[in-house]
This record gives sequence, structure tokens and C-alpha cells, in this order.
Amino acid sequence: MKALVLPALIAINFVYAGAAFAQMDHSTHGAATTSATAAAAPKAQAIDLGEGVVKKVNKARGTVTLAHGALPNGMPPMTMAYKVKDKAWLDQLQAGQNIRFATDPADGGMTLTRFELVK
Ligand SMILES: [Cu+2]
Repeated sequence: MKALVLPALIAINFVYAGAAFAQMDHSTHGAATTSATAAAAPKAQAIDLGEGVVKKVNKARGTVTLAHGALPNGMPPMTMAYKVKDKAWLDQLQAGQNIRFATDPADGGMTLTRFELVK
């Protein structure tokens, strides 16, 4: 099972690590400029990644429970169940994993729209 899942995880890590780097670059750039400039680009905040630990994967419900820290969208630290944008992610996530993740602001940040594993 692990041998089958691992290549997929690595591939996903590459894709999302690339995206995260692009975003970090972007937000760092914004933070280095004046507050007026930062205020003019509030969207950058929405794509920052939060950090959490996978507590439980529930394939029947299509959810993953995360214990997360304070999130860029203003949500305080808590443990909660998230829906996932792609159900296939439920096969890739496992309890105990540390992840960085983004959520969909359209539904109040209740759906994972991307994640990457943290070593
Ligand atoms: Cu939460």
C-alpha cells in the first residue's frame, strides 16, 4: 500500500511545493512594501498556507480532521473536520502527518483546496 501511495505523494508535493514557493515569494514581496501597497492587495492573504496535524481521515464522510494553528484567514487554533476539494486526497492523508494547507474562502474556509506534507 505504501509503495503505491508514495509516488503519488511525491508528485503532489512537487506540484504544491512549487505553488507554495510562488505564493511565499509573492506575499514576502508584499510585506516588504508599504502598508498602503499591502492593503491594496488583500487577496494575497487568502492564499497563505496554514499549518496543522492530521488527526483523522473519514472516507465515509469525505472529511479530514485537522488540529490546526492560527490560520491566515483569521481562524484561531482548533481541531475541526474539513471537506476536501479532491476525494483522492483522503487516500493520501494519514493521521499523524504534519501538513500545510489552504482552504476555500467561498464556504468560510471549511474545504481544503490544497495541501502539502511537512517533514
Ligand atoms: Cu478551524
